[in-house]
Amino acid sequence: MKYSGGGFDIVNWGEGGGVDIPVPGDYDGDRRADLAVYQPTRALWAVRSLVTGAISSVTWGIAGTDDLPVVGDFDGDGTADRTIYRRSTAQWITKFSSGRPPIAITWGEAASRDYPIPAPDFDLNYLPYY
Ligand SMILES: [Ca+2]
Ligand SMILES: [Ca+2]
Repeated sequence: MKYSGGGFDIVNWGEGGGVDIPVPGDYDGDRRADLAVYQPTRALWAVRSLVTGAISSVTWGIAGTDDLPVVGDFDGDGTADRTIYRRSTAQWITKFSSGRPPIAITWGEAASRDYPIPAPDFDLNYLPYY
């Protein structure tokens, strides 16, 4: 990664092979983005702090499905919340960093070609990330 303040680092994080989905965000609330990948085959969010090197992992989503990871601070506590966009139902299912009970909100068209921005669709096949 190339830092906005200058310099760069190379850090290996993820399984490689193009399966992991990068989901950077501030998961520990130190106001700095952390390296994070979502592994669809395990519904696993693997996070690594660039500051401390601390590693954590959380399962959120259903493994082996087309659940898509979305990151945002939806409860406003300054820490990233893990959210799954379930394409079959158009549900946004959020696990809050603050410990509030998870919520599921339908927003989008179920079983359609809707997908959450910024999920990229590089080859325009309506399968984001792939
Ligand atoms: Ca952080
Ligand atoms: Ca939050």
